Order: sequence, then C-alpha cells, then structure tokens
Amino acid sequence: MAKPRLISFKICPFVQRSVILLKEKDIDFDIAYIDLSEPPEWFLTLSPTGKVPVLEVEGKVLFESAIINEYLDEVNPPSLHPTDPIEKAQNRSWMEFTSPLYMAFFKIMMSKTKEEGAKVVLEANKQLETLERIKIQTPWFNGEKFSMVDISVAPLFMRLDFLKRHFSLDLLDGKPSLQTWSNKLLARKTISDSVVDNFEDILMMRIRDAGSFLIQQ
Ligand SMILES: N[C@@H](CCC(=O)N[C@@H](CS)C(=O)NCC(=O)O)C(=O)O
Repeated sequence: MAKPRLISFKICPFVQRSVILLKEKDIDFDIAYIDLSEPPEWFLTLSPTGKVPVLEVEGKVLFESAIINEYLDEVNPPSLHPTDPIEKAQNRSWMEFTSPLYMAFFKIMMSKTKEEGAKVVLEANKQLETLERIKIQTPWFNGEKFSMVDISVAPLFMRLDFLKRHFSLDLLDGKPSLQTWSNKLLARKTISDSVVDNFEDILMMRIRDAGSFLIQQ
C-alpha cells in the first residue's frame, strides 16, 4: 500500500480512531492538520462532506472514519475483527452504538448552563449504562483479542477521563466494567500516542471559548 495521508483536526475523536488503527497496524502514514473553523480550499475540494477524517490513498479519497478503518483493516491483515460473521456484525453494531456518545461529549463541552449540561449527561449516562451491562469480557471487548470495537470506544474514554480529572464529572462512576476497560485502553501506547501533545490544552481552550458550564462550577 502506498503511504496514505490522513487529514485531521487535532481534537477530532473520529480521526483519532483512524490514527489508533494505523498505529496498531504499524502503517507508515502522513498526517495533515486543518482548522475546521477555516477549512482550506484544497480540503473542501477533496472532502465531499467537509468533515474529517479524510484518507488519501492510492490516488483516491476515502471519507467516514468507519469506512476508512474497515478499508485499512482489510488491506493490512490480520484483521482486527473477529472471524465469526455474527460476532463481527455484533461488534460493528456496538461500534455504531458508541458514535453518538461523541456528540454527547461535544455537547457537554459546549453547554452554557448547568441544566443544559445535566440533560446531556443524563442521556449519555443511559447509553453508558447499556454498554456497562453488555461489557462482560475482559480485558478487551471480545476477551483476550484486542479488536476494532476497542478502538472505536478509546477516544471516548480519553475524553471522559479528561472530564473526570479536570471537572470532577465522572460518567464512569458506578460502571466498574467500563472503568476497567477504560484504564486498560488508556494505558495502551497506540492510544496514548494517538493525540497531539497539547491535546488537553486545546480541549480546555474550546471549553473556555464556548463559555461552558464546566468552567463556571
Ligand atoms: N461520521 C463521521 C463524523 C466525522 C465528524 O463529525 N468530524 C467532525 C470533526 S470531529 C467534522 O469534520 N466536522 C466539520 C463539520 O461538521 O463541518 C466520521 O465518523 O468520520
């Protein structure tokens, strides 16, 4: 495979999913960061949705993080999916399940009032409780084998850990299986290396700029 180029925004969790996969598979890649508040013309020409991630590979353009990751997994064996079709399909369902939780994190960051924030936290909590109930294997989602579904949730746990450490907002409180899973994921090198050095400073700046309820506490 020719060296792919990933177009990124520094705090985008969806790009982070692709970065983790690229690192897990030890694929050599270039990364270009853009500012989504002022996307460059070349990016708008390249991206059909105006969203990151975009992967340029073999002279082609791929978009949507799940599709990018499926492609990278397929052309760089061994696959990080289970081989059993039903188990693989179930994994994909749970990967899909985690995606709206990223929007919840974004809304928590951007909520201006405590009431607004509490509403999003309540909704996110329900989804996390569902995930807690089905996470019965350890250490990873499928037991001993690290897989795509672990990658899909890792950026979320990184952001929940950030909320806990900086704002004492602990969405994993009372969810021991998820907490154990999160600890394990956040200790993994491909995951800790999947964000830029000043990742938390940038998140903090966004929270301040948004006038978020988090900093009014
Ligand atoms: N479903 C998409 C979501 C990607 C996404 O929402 N990316 C955000 C940044 S984290 C974005 O590019 N937003 C720009 C916009 O919506 O205009 C994926 O998984 O790739």
